[in-house]
Amino acid sequence: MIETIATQPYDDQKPGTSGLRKKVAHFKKPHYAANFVQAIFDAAGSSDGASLVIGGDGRFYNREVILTAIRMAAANGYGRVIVGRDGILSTPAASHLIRKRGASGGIILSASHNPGGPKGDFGIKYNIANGGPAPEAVTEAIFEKTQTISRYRVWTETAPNISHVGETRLGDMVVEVVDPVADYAELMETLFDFGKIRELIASGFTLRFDAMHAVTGPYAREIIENRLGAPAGTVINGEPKEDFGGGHPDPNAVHAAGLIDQLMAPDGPDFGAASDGDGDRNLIVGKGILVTPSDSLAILAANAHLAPGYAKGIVGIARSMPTSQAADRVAKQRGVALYETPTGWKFFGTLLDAGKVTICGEESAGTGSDHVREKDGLWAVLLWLNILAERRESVKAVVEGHWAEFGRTFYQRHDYEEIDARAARGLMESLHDRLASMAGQRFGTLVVSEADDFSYKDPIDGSVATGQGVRIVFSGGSRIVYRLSGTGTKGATLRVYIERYEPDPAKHARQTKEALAELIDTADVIGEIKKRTGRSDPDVIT
Ligand code: VG1
Ligand code: CO
Repeated sequence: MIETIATQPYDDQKPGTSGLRKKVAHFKKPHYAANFVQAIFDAAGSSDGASLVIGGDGRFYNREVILTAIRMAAANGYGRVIVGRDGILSTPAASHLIRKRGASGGIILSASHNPGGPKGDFGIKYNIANGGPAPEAVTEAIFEKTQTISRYRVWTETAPNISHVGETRLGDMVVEVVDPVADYAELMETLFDFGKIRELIASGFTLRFDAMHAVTGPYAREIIENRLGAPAGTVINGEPKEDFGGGHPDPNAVHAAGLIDQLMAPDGPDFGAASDGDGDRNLIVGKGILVTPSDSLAILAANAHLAPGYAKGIVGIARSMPTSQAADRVAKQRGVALYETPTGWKFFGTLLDAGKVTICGEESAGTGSDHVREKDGLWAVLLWLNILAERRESVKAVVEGHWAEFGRTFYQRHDYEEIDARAARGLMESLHDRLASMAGQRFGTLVVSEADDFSYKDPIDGSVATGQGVRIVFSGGSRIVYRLSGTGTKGATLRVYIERYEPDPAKHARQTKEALAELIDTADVIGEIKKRTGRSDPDVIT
C-alpha cells in the first residue's frame, strides 16, 4: 500500500560536484534522506514502469537508505529496481548496469573518497539514463523540489531481503538483486586482453592493489586474482567495511602512503594501484615512481590503442580545466580533439554521448572512457596493465619515455581543508576583483598573460556553467588555478592547482616541488592564502 508521509523542506539539499554529501548525523535528521530521494523522483520525470538501479559503496547507513529508497520507488510507480547484493555497487558498475539494462536512472549511495562510519560522511547521487551523473539542469531541478517538498510516498511493507541474488516483489514492483561484480567483470573482458595480462603476471610481474576497505575489494579480487591469475594476497584491504577500517578511502600520497612506500622499496612489487570509496578513482604507482593522475591520463590516451577495446584509436580527449595540459599535447600530436570542461564527471556526459571523445580524465585521480559514463578506477588499472603487457617495459620507462616524447608537465595540487568558509569566499572574491588588472603584472620572473574565471558552454547542448575556478596563466604557459571544493562537508576546502611545462629532457628528472618552487610562492602571493586563511602549508599535496 502507498503511504504518504508529511514532511518539511530542508534548505541545504543542493547537490555539489558529485551529489549531496553531508555528515551521517545530518542525513539522519527526520526524513532527510527520504526528502532528497522523493525530490529525485519528482525531478526525474515519469517513472511509470521504469527500471531504477540502486547501489552504494557499502559505507555506514548504506543499507537503511537503500531499503527506504526501494520502498519509495515502489510507491512512486517504478516497475523494477535492480539492486546490488547487500546494496553494493561501485559507481562505474552502477553506470554500466543502468546502460546495460536500459534503466531510466540510478541512485548511488556514496560520499566517494570522504571517510565513512557513524561520524563520517554519507552521500546520495542520481545518475540519468545514459549512466552518467545528472547534469546541472537536473540537479537544479532536484534542488528546487527539495525546497518545496511537503510529502513523500513510501510503500508500507518492508523491503525484501537484499542479501540474496534473485527476484521478489514489493507491491507491483519487481525487486531484482544482482551480483554486483559479474556484469562489470564481463565488460572489462571485452575491453582488455586478459590473456596477455595473464601472461605478464605469470612471467613474474608482481602487483599490489589496495582496495582501502572500500567497494573495489570484491571487484579487484574477482578480476585481478581470479581472472588474471595474480596470487591471493595481491589485493590488500579487500574486505569492504562500513567505516573503511577507520581509514580515509582517498588514493593519494597521504592516505595510500603505505602502498606507495612498498613500491618505493627496491625489492617491492612492479606495479601498485589503489581505488577510492566508490571505485571511480585510481592511483597508479610503478616501482620507484608515482604517476600523477594528469600524466596517467596523457599516457593512457597515448597508448590506449594497445588494448583491444581501443584498437581503432581514440576520437578525442576531455579533461577538467584544472587537470594539467599534458593530455593536450597528446591530442595535438595525434590530431584528435581536446575538450576542457569544468570539474566533475557530469560535464563529460554530453561529449561521450555525442561520440566526440573516447577518454576523459581529471587531476583528482579520475580516468575513464566511453565504456560507461563515470570515471572508473579498475578500468584505469586494467588499461595500464594491458599497456605494460604489450610494451613489456616498466612503469618508470613508460612514463619517462612519454616525457621524452611530449615534454614533462610538472604539476601539483595543494588542498587547504576545513578552512573558514567566510575566509575562503573572501579569498575567491578578492581574486575576482583583481582579475581585470592582472594581465601584464610581474611576480619575480613570471609575467601574467591572462587571468579569468572559467566558464564553459557545453558544445553539444549549449548549457553554460560559470564561476568554475580562477585561472592565472603566465607567459610560457605556466598556470595557477584556484577553486573551492564542491564535495567537502565541513568548512571550505581551497584547491590550488599549479603547473609548468618543461620541454627539455635534461630537466625532466627534477623534483616537482623544486621545478614548481617559484609558482608555489607566487600562488600564495596572488591568492593571499596565508594572510586570509592563517594556513602556512596545505593539508594535502597531490
Ligand atoms: C572533487 C574532485 C573532482 C571530482 C569530484 C568527485 O571535487 O576535485 O575532480 O570529480 O571530487 O569525485 P571537488 O569539488 O571537491 O574539487 V568522487 O571520486 O569524490 O565522486
Ligand atoms: Co569516488
